[in-house]
Amino acid sequence: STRLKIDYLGNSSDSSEEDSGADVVQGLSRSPKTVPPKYFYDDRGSQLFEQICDLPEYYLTRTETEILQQYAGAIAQHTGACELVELGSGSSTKTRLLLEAYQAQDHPLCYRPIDVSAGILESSAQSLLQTYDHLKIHALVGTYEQALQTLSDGYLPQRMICFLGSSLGNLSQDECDRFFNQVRLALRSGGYFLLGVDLHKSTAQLEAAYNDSQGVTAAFNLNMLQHLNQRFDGNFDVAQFEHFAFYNTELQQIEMHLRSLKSQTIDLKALNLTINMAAGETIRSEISRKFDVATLRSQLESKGIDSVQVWMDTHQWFGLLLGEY
Ligand code: AVJ
Repeated sequence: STRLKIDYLGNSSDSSEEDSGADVVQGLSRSPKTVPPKYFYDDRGSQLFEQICDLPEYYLTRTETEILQQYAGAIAQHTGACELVELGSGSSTKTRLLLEAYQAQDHPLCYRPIDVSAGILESSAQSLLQTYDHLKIHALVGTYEQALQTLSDGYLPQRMICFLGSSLGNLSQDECDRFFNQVRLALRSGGYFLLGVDLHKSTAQLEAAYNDSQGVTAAFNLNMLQHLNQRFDGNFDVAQFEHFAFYNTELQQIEMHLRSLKSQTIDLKALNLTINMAAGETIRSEISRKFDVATLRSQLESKGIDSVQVWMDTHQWFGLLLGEY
């Protein structure tokens, strides 16, 4: 289709450092052990994440959707015609609310989804093209960093970079700082940044969201080991690990870990890596930081991004911030 173009950034011959698994070697070689959360998202992991979004305990997606349902029109009104760049686009379900709003205001629709999972990107792009007759899609398979550096000029006068679902929570304060710099560099003056973040709330509510009763989050977490096996010729025995998630009150972040049920040795042949794990030792697979709006606003402002408006749900569980560079 002439309305769809997909570029695969990871598959280029000059495969970047990032794609080589160097980050896995680094994370598993230090103490405590970590693996970057992007390794959740092989095709199976992306499917499991979609299931998480529908769980009764996982209020995030539902709440952000509510906010978008209410304010997508106001967002489109404010920005006028612009291309929508979405980092970590996944199924693009929430994006449809934005596309509807731009369409209702007769703006041309240009969508640039970015995701590490090719499967979900391809299928959601096809499905969007079927819904929106005039939509043009230029998708990038790759990481946020790769994509933000690659984004060529679009056809439309302005751009809005969308980072929804509180994916920002995966970044440490330092990574967040660097990320905001990259976002700003990918915007021209007058460009927009739409950021969805999970806000502070009770430990009980947070911990329930990451320890659902159906065990989908556990399966999602454990799937990372399978993905590492497949990608780097590894021999993690998934049955010898368990899901462990808790709220770290001091650091104001959910932490997800994979806990070793016994003393064991694991090889990742393609990385030339052997790791030893003690019984009870964990690999931290994710941090999911929780935010307050005031801090976020001032952080963005220090990067030259003004907060045009912040919308929240009635419980103030989730925030959606429209920034302008
Ligand atoms: C996609 C990173 C926002 O941190 O809540 C869901 C991922 N991890 N359940 C989150 C996730 C466990 C999610 N983010």
